[in-house]
Amino acid sequence: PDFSGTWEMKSSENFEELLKKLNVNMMLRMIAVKAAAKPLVEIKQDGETLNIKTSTTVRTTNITFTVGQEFNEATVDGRPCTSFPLWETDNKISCDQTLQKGEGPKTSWTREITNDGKLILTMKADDVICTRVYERQ
Ligand code: RET
Ligand code: NA
Repeated sequence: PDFSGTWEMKSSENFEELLKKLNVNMMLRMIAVKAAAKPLVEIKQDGETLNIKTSTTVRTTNITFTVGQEFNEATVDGRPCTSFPLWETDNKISCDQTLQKGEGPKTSWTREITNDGKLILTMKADDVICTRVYERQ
């Protein structure tokens, strides 16, 4: 599938619940929820290698990984982790995260291109799943 493009978010569910599960305090949660309502996602893809830049007013992340190879990133609350992205289906990457130090909920994400050309991002912390749907700009 082709993940490349500039994406804008159309819907989001459970983002605040996700941060709650990750023990982000109320004040930081409020800031994060507000900022995360208007993210800009830019993806460049070269075969199995993806570069994903997610920009908000308070936090911008930029990751590059190859499906099937471990890489370092941060959980959504900013803790360094090792991630292992794999194809779950032809159109969906599933990525388990392992914290580099300390304890915390089990986190992971998935990114999928649907048949109608949308990008669906899910982020999980234990039993809480946040789902965010994007369309190309
Ligand atoms: C702060 C403070 C520390 C805790 C958190 C923050 C904000 C995080 C944001 C995340 C956005 C994530 C997106 C993910 C994928 O689309 C305020 C830096 C949680 C804004 C847009
Ligand atoms: Na997002």
